[in-house]
Amino acid sequence: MARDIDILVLSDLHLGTNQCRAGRLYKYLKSVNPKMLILNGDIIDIWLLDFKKWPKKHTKVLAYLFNLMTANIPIYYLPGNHDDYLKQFDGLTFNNFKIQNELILDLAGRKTWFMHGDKHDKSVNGTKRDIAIRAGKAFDSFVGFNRFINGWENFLGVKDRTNFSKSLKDRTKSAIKKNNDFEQQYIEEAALNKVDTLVCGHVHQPGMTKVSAMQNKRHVDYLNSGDWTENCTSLEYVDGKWTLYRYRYNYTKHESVLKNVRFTQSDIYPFLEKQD
Ligand SMILES: [Mn+2]
Repeated sequence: MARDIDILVLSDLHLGTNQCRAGRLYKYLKSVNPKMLILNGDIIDIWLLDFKKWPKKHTKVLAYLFNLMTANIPIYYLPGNHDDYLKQFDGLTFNNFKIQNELILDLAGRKTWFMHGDKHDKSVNGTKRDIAIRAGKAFDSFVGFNRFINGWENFLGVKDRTNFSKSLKDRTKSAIKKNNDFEQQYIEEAALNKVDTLVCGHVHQPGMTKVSAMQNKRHVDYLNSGDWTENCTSLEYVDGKWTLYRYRYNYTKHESVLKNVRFTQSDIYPFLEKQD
């Protein structure tokens, strides 16, 4: 039985790349029944798109999303940097499907601002854009190689799966993390515009936290829906409350577990659990 959700926020699916965990995502999508869907950027990875290599599993996910369009629920597609091509279609509407670069909703009196979160990230914009695309392509082949090795490990019954790409990414991430002051820039912008809740994706670091703005000490709830490449997380809004879910797959039992992740207010990026 699918769970009813008032608003479902997903970001950073990176459909079309080796990094996307499409199988898990499909299972997750089938387990929920959203009344509104917000696709918060980097959904189809147009930067790395190669139709000749488009995986069948990813078509299943796309077909499911198209199916939701016919279910007549509002769907907002807010483009990110990997699908920045779609930013030029800001405002385009097909019935219940809208492309918007940003979205503001009033949720139980709380001004809630949704956007992907790449606009002040200098590492993916301007002159760095081309470098980011090239690095992304190299990383994606690397992930493909890693998954190939994991396939053999599964076949041979090896318990500890090698995760080259995760350790590589963690190293790059910690280097990048110090420069995540662009997130603080959004908080300042949010506070200036009397936003209560800011919802982003982009950094592939799911989290829920209260951040105070430097200029007017206004508190902003900062939520990040994470991604479906490593963390497999989603933000669900039900009865006026936000919850962050993580989808995990238990390899020993061969079953899926949907975990409600609890956060303390001081944890900005509380994901220290070992990845499967
Ligand atoms: Mn992004």
